[in-house]
Amino acid sequence: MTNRRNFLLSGATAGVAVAAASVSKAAMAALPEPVLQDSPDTMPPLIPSTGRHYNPVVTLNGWTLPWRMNQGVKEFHLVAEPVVREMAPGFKAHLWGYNGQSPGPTIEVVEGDRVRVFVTNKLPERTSIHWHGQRLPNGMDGVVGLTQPAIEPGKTFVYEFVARRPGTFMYHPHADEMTQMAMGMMGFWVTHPKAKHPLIDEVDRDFVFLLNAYDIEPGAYTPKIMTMLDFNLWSWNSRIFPGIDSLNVRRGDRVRIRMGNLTMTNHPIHLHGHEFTVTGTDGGPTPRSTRWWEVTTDVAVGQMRQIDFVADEEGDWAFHCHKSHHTMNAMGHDVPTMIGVEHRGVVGEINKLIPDYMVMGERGMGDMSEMEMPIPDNTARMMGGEGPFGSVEMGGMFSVLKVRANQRRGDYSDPGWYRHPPGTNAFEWTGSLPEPARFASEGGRSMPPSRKQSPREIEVQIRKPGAAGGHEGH
Ligand SMILES: [Cu+2]
Repeated sequence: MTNRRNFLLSGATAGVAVAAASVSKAAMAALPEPVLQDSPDTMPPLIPSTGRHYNPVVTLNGWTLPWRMNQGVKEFHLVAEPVVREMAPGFKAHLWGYNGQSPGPTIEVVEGDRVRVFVTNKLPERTSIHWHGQRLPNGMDGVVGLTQPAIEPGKTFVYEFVARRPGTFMYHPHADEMTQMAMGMMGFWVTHPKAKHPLIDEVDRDFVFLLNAYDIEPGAYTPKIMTMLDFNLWSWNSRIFPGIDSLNVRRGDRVRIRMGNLTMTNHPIHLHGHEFTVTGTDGGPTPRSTRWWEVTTDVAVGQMRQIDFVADEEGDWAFHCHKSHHTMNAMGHDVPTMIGVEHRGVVGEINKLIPDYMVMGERGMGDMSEMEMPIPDNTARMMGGEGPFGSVEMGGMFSVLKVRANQRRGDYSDPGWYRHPPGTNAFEWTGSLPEPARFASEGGRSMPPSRKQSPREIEVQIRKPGAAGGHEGH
């Protein structure tokens, strides 16, 4: 473990002996020691021990960067560097990130804080950091060539500004962006309000993560950086289900979840069992008159969304992107739909031509999650995740909100699977099945087809499971 957070925090209060009205370059001659993290686990909230107090966030499969106070300035040190990120147990990716992880650590400050961020470039190419959504002097905006020269490999730059606006932000390079974001360079930023804010309610749990995507060939370690849209790994904070930690809360908690989208497509994020309102974006808190209840909110490219709700229903509630191919891991895209195609009988013949051919997809793809087929080393299963009732048949952008009556305040540990009260689970019907009553359409001919159109009937063959050979034509 190279987690030196505690060391830095305790050392931070030692402070600087000489007080000065303004910070000179001499006063900041010594950089704060960079704090590194080598674990992809969700770290407990970093309770502020210096500076103004606030209610800290929890970064899903991530952590908050400690700081030091230097004559009233909050100093952070980010190191841009190649990292090995465990995206799921048994699957590691060679990414670029900050301070040992991708995404980089979350930065938490308070509205009105003067913030100084040292950025050291240990990448093989130039970089910069853009502070997405912040009000700041133009020269601190981090756009290479436009507002600053690039940070060359081996160099350190200093960014300094006052966190003027409370809210939900992110940071990422503005230099060779397509490569550097495809490699995982990004991080979260939260500016907490300095006092009670009329549009920012206090919450008991505050989770943050970034939506990101990678294109890594099965068996490979490094993302393909020229991919524009056809990514094959859809991740939250560079983790894919079942590698994404659950969000564990106490029943009755007021919960906030903040998400930022740095992929190349939109993600409709869906929560089961509860309704929420969108209480903020990267543009700030939303006016109360604009809030309505939702169970899904779309997070478009380059957007951030902050949702609030009361977790008042006990259970294990799915929380995921509603694009169904975003809850799957790397797979071949060119698999034909084989549902209903009975080809078990001919697989021997096919094997003479294609030795590796296997029967798949005949009854849907759910079987794939339990199939023990050989996959290359360092490859995440397409879908899986063992739940209390078998495989969850999910991958990618999927997690679980665990609501428990006996979860202690401030406890973020996994309470295990929900024990459903007797008689509250869906169950198998074992009685007799009546014939379904078919609805006879009485409409449909108000606009009959013109005679020019072919009168030829098109027939679709439907074969139902269990109804061997039974065809039903329409
Ligand atoms: Cu998605």
